[in-house]
Amino acid sequence: KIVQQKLAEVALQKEQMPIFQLMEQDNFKRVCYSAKASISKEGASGVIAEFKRQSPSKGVINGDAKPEQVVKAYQDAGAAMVSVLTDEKFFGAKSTDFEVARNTLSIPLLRKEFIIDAYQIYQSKAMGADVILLIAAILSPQRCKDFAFIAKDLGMEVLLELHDESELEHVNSFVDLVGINNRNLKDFSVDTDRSIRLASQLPVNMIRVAESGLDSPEVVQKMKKNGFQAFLMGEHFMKTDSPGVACKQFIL
Ligand code: IGP
Repeated sequence: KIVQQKLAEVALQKEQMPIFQLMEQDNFKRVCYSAKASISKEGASGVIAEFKRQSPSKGVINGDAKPEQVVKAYQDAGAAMVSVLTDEKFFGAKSTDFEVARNTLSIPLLRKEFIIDAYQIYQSKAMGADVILLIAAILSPQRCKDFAFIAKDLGMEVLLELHDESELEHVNSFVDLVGINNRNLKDFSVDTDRSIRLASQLPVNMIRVAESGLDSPEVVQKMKKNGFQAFLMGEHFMKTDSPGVACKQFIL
């Protein structure tokens, strides 16, 4: 359903702004921040803090959150990277959320989007993304490799999201970070032990990102002990009145 929606959206966007025009945008020339560097830095928190207004599984989490305040608070709390949803239909993103975040932050920024067409990679660069998400569940291994190559060629980094063993073949040499989604895409249940087993099958030197459903320092600690270097968290922060304060609890 989401993929169908994206295909339609992208077809329209391509007409409104062809790739050559994306390439003329100021952000297209900016030098990206490295998520790999930010996450691997001595003493880094590994926290990837997400700006998320709503989700298909939870409904509205924080519909009126102010991105300029929230992402600044994430950065000040010591997040290694910020993730901002750009999907309007299913995740309730406002069209200006990402732009506001880019103009506010001086740390790596991940564009959280369902990428199904190469066009969206050029678009991400033009928007000022440092990192794009590729979701194995909606891409063939070949497309994953193609898309990762294009992103790297544009100077961005790639977070590849896996959710089960059948997707291990999507890992390729252009991927910088591998995220393992603790959330089952079908029933939305969260299973961190499953993620730990899957992570053990990845190439040793890969940066592992634990994604979704993380809601306590204890579970983050458990993931860290099991080889994860980064922790993507949204709802636990966004559902509070001060996401930055909630984020800070996860950072020494
Ligand atoms: C954050 P949570 O449970 O902390 O809000 O999860 C993030 O992992 C989740 O938003 C996510 C996501 C995705 C959203 C992971 N993969 C792919 C959209 C698309």
